[in-house]
Amino acid sequence: MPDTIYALSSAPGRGGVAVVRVSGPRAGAAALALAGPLPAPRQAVLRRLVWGGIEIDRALLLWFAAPASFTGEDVAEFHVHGGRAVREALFTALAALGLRPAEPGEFSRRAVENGKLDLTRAEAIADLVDAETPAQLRQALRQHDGALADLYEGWRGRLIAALGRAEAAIDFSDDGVGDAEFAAARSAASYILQQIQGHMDDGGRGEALREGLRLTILGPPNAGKSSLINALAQRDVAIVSDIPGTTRDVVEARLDLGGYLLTVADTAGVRQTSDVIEAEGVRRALSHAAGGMTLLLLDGSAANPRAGLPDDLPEPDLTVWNKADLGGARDGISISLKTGEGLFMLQSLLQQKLQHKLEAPGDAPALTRPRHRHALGEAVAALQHGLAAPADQPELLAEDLRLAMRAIGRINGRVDVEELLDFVFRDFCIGK
Ligand SMILES: Nc1nc2c(ncn2[C@@H]2O[C@H](COP(=O)(O)OP(=O)(O)OP(=O)(O)O)[C@@H](O)[C@H]2O)c(=O)[nH]1
Ligand SMILES: [Mg+2]
Repeated sequence: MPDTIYALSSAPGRGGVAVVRVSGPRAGAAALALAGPLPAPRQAVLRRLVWGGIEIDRALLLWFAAPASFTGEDVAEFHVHGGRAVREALFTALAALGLRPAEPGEFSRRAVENGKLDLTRAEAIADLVDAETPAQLRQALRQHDGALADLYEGWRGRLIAALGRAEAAIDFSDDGVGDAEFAAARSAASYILQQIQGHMDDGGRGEALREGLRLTILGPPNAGKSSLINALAQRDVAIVSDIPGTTRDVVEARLDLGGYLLTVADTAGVRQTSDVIEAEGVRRALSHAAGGMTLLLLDGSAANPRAGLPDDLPEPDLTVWNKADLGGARDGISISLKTGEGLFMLQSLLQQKLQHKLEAPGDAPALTRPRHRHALGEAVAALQHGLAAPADQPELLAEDLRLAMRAIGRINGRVDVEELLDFVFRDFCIGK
């Protein structure tokens, strides 16, 4: 019999209401002991929670009888007042009743194990919880609705059919039917291969949308980089001063730009310097710029705006001229962080770039996780290998079709479930 587990499912800390979820075979007994007879499933009732003769709280109780619950087990939900003392008293009572605290992601894991959720949908729940911007929310909801599950299941179904034909080619290898079956299996394999490759060849859109893109602001000292991050974030993220070399560390701010998550990084001004700390700042600036988009900010009013920049500075995604108010406007994008001139245009331009990088052109759901990409890569390798098999050895093609099927099945959790579950749920938060 599985343990009965409990956890705070709402956010930790003080709040109006806290939701404590209990799942497992002893959930009903625990609810009965604390709150009296169980209500009808899915009907909220107001109850006094009493343990050891002492009242814990007046709370809403919801009861979900197995298998019609999120986890597929008996589930009780207590909606208590969201203070620390109430929660602690309830946890103490639940522990005394022989229940144990849930591990991170354990509710979702049980839902998967009980066939209530497939893995891509479970991952979508984690993404829903983590979504910071409307675009991330849309993608997570879509995945939760099963867009990816359907796509991958569809391919797996086609692979199973292709495997059937390859098996037939083996069985009938002595008569003419075998050749036709082999050709059919091959053409199905090559179609699926194309579909998977098209899905993978998306510039990492879905993954980037989930994780957010990075924009590193680079430029010489005093160009106004810290002023720019403050203007974009609309708060004082970084220190601004007229002393060149003010910023040493990489300072980050997360922005929602038109629904997309952008992590902007302010960095040390790039120049030759004998100050070891500043030199380390410059090294960090350049290495941070390596993994995302870069914005080169230059002081257009300076005699030589690029003075001190190394020749091998990577080509930026965007070059912006600052200090237009001092006569620094140049061809291209010019702004003044002092007057705010041009800032709106720069924000719109950044938003367009994000949209271009993140939105899929068609209607197809985007690949959202490296885990999926890895499995799809294995399927591609197997299919390519299988397509090279000669017609008189259909068993080679069959074997590779089976490998591809297994790789795709792993995405939705159709195979190798145990090892996979550990991997997928370790990043979940407790109470999900
Ligand atoms: N006139 C004018 N001054 C500006 C403008 N933008 C920034 N400044 C000033 O330029 C100086 C340097 O600005 P910062 O934002 O600290 O420059 P930075 O690029 O972060 O400099 P480091 O951290 O030293 O690399 C400050 O005195 C700012 O007030 C602008 O558009 N016009
Ligand atoms: Mg600075």
